[in-house]
Amino acid sequence: MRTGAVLTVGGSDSSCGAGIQADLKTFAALGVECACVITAVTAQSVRGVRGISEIPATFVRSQLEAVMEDHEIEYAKTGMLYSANIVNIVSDVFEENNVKFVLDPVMRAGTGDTLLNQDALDTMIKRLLPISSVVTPNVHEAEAISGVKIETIEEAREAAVKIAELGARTIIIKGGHLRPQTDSEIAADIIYDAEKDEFETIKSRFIRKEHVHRTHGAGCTFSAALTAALARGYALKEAAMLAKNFVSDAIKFGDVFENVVIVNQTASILRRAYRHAVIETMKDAVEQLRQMEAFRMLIPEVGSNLGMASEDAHNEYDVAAIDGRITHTKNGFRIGNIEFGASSHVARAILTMMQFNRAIKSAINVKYSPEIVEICERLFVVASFEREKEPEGAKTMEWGVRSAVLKALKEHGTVPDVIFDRGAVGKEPIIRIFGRDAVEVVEKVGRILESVKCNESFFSFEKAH
Ligand code: PXL
Repeated sequence: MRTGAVLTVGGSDSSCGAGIQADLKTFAALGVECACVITAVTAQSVRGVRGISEIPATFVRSQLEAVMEDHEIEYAKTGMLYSANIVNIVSDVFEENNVKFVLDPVMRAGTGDTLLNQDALDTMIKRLLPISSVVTPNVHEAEAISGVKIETIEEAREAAVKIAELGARTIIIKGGHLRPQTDSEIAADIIYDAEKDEFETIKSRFIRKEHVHRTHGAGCTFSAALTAALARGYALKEAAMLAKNFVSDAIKFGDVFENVVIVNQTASILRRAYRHAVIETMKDAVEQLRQMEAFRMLIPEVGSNLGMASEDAHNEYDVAAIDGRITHTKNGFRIGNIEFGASSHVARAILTMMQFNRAIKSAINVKYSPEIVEICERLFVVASFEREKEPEGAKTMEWGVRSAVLKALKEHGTVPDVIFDRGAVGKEPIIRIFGRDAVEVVEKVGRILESVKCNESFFSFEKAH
C-alpha cells in the first residue's frame, strides 16, 4: 500500500527561505504528507548564490522512483530544475505516471542569479508546460515564456493567452512584481483557464514594510501552498486564494534582513495555535480556581489577575488574562472573561520572568501577608524586592521582578516560584506566584490554600481582616 503525499521537485536553498526548504515548511504548516526530490544544491545567502551543485539527472530519476515506491503522488510541484537533462527526466517520469503538477517556472533567484539554463527553459516550455495542470510564473517569468513585455494587467492577460497557446492549461501570473509598473496599492494575480477561455483576478493589498526591496521565498511558498490546496481537493480558484493568503501571512510574519523579507511559512499558523492553546489552558485554570472557595481570602484590594503568555509572546497583547480581574463579591468572588491584552501588571511580570526562563509563562497576583509568605517559603523558592530601592524612572514590574529573579538565581540557581514585595505608600503589597502555565499556577495556589487550612495562625489573620 502506498500512502498519499504531495511532492516537490526543486533545489535546496541553504538560507532556507526559498526552494525545497520553503516548500517543506509550507507543506508542514498546511498539514500535508510530503516527499521531495532535489535537483541541485545552492550555496546562498541573502546577498546571492555563491555556487550551484547540480545533481546528476540519473540520480534525480532514482529519487523520483524511490518516492513513488512509497507514495501515491496526489499532486506535485516543480521549482528550480536547472538543466535540460533534469527537465527531461522529470517530464519522462511525470508522463509515465500521469502525475498532476504545478509548474513553478523558476528561472532566477531574487538576486538575479540564474537557476535555470537557457536550453532548460526551452525544454521546459516544450515538455513540461503542456503536461502541467497549473503554471505559476511571476511577471519576469511570464515575459520570458511568452515574449510579451508586461507593464499592465492587460499585458499580463495577453501573456497568459500566449502561454496557453504553448500548451498550458491554467496560468496564474503573480502580480507581486507589477506594482513598480502600475504604481497601484493592489496586487492582482491573474488566473487564466485556457479551456474555458476565462480570466479571474485575485486582488489583495500590497504588504508594506519599511526599507524592503524584495522578498525571498514568496514564489516557492505560493506554489507549494497551491499544490497542497489542490491535493486537498480545493477547486483552482479557492486553492489560489488559499495560497495567496498563505503567502501574504508569510510575508507579514517574515523577518527583514539586508532589506529583504525572508518569508516565514509557519509563524502565522503557529501564532494562532499558540493563542488557542493559551485560551484553553486559561479556561481549565479558571474552572479549577472557581472550585477553590477559600481563594477569596487571597484576593488583594486591587483584585487578583491570572495571566498566561503565548509561546511567541513579544508584548502585553500576547498575554491572556482576566478582563476586569478577579474581584470580591458578597459571598465569594467573580472572575471576568479571558482576553489577550487584559492585564498590564501581571503581563509585564510574566514577560520579565520569561527573559530569564522562557518556559515560565504564567502568574497570578495574590494578597500579601507575612503568614502566606511563610507558607510559600515552606513550599517554593521565594524572592522579594523592595519598592523603596526602586531607581527613579524604573518600571516597578520590570525592575522588581528582575531584581528578585537575579537574587533567586544567585541564591538558589533557579528562577523563583514566588515574588513578593511589602508595598509602599499608596502601593498595596503583593505576592506573585509563577508557573509554566495557568493550570500549574492555580495548582500552586491550591497547595497554598491547603497549607492555610492547617495553619491556625492564618485563621486569626483571616478574622482580623
Ligand atoms: O524563489 C525561487 C527559488 C527556487 N529554488 C531555489 C532558490 C530560489 C530563490 O532563491 O534558491 C533553490
